[in-house]
Amino acid sequence: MRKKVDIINIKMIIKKVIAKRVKDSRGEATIQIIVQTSDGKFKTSAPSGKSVGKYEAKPYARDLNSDISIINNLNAKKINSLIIKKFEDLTKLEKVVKNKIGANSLFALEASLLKALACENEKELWQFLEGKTKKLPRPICNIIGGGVHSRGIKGKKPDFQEFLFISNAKTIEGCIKVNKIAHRFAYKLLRSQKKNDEGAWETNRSNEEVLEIMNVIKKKIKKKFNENLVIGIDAAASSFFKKTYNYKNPKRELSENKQIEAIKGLIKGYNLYYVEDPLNEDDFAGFKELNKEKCFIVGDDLTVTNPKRLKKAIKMKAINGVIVKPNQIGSLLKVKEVIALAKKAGIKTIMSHRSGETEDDTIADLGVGFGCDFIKTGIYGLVRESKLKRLVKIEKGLKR
Ligand code: 2PG
Ligand code: MG
Repeated sequence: MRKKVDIINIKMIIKKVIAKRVKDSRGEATIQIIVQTSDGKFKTSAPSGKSVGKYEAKPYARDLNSDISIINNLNAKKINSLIIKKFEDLTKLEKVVKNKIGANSLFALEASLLKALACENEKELWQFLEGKTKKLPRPICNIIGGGVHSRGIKGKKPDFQEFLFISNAKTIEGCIKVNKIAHRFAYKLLRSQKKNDEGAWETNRSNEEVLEIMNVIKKKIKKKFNENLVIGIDAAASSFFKKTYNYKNPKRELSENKQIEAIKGLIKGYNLYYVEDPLNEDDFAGFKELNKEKCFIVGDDLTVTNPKRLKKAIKMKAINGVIVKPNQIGSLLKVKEVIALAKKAGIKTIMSHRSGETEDDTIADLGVGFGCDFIKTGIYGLVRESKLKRLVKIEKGLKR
């Protein structure tokens, strides 16, 4: 019988790397990468965003087709000669593909390679990344939507992109149960038949009206099930900012200072626990002002999973929460760096899906393996639930 230590020392042999185009939840084309070894096939599909930060890395170097052909022409022998055994060895791979492929492709390639390595080491992906996780990331769930993720009803929609709930149930299963009830209550109160890109309910109501409804749902769930929920928003403010903040529902124009005051008012008025991208992606100073409030002030378009931008946010004390979207940067080495920087600065980390998703559940393993505090996945529909199902499996100690 081979000793365990021998198994770990065996060099993984890649037989093939295959890239192909698949469709995401919006019906748009994205990349899937399959790494084939003697242990099997390991695949990852990249998601895609709609409220894309202007500082995000490009998803493809030139376009999807050219990235696909570059990856299909990668020589398996060459990758094997790099001797990739541990997470940090991804540096060797990045030297080879640097500037040749975009962030979506790099993310899918590295994740598939890590899945293969994890299997080689008889581990699940999350265990291979760190494995010392005590607490799983708490799900953040999108209940009602507006902004660029929603088409609106008779031309009207809330200006903010996401109205979110976070449950403090003890288990992931418990959180999912409460979030599902909240999603159903929202349907009853809104009488909406339409769901948006992320499975959140569409409405013609204003931001404030939706927050009132969120409060009603929160109280109902407390009364009926004795479960606690806190309210969050993703304003995705860059999507309606052009020198001033241009609200449509109701129509009003706010200066940068007035927007800060308005957000402060909402935090206090609705006891908001979590506020993502309340200001445009260049306003570090404004974020700093808001970060004095008793609330999570979270950067997404502001920080774009980029160590440089996060360092600036830390230096300026601009945020106390940061969104981590692997395909905003591509490199999983950088993703790890961003999470480590945030942790060191006492900033909470939120692993996040994109509005265009596939059933790929890699972010669940990344969220657990890197020890994130929260995970934003949505609550309705197969592509959202696949990540939650994976979390439940991890919680129960089950294998993939
Ligand atoms: C966000 C995300 C996901 P998108 O803004 O946080 O909810 O949206 O993927 O469109 O950038
Ligand atoms: Mg966001």
